[in-house]
Amino acid sequence: MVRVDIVSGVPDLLESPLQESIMRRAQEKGKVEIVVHDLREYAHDKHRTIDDTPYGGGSGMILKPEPIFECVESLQKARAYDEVILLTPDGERFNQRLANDLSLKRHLMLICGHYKGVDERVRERLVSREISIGDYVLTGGELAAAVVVDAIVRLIPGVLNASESALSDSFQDDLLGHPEYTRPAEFRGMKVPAELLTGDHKEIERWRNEQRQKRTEARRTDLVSSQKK
Ligand code: 6GU
Repeated sequence: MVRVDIVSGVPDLLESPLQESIMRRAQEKGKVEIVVHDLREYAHDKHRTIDDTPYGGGSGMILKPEPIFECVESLQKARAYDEVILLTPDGERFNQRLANDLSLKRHLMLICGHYKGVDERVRERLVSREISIGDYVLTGGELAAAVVVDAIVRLIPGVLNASESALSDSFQDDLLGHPEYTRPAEFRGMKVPAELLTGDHKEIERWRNEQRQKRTEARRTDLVSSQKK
């Protein structure tokens, strides 16, 4: 059982990505517990303020330290966390290797950065690592947190069934996937490759590996060069 706590100023954004389909099933099966915490509940004033203007001037609002510290510290009183992760566009780039590593942990905390940024003292004192999901800017860390949690949860043993198995994923071995087909064998003049219709498992395996290699070379020279390491 993995427990993931997500600290967010906009918890509604996390609702449907984590409560449907495989994420819902994983929680129902007791493989993961995902708890979303509303930062505003840790604000003190009647307007439930969680952000403020930056010292030194400039545009955008910065998440205040006090609500985040109080929320994180109250969670840390209940259990020890393996990682306290800030989702931020200037973090380490998320990838399958990092998803694999995080899926082996027991207790994860994700803090969603929002607006223009987060008070630096949060990074200094509370955060063990910072993650970005790619080189583009989102309005906040919530969608990035949903991506990270989805990628982790599907790797937890027992979450996927055999037919969905994560072992055959693209990226699991730095190769993209092979083409897939389902019935009918011919559709609008387009035929399923003959190799897949032979019933010869060794031949099918050979064809798929060849296709994966070709597709990776054509689309992702960066992955091909990292294989040679
Ligand atoms: Cl983690 N947060 C935001 N705001 N933008 C992002 C991101 C995270 N990762 C990529 N872009």
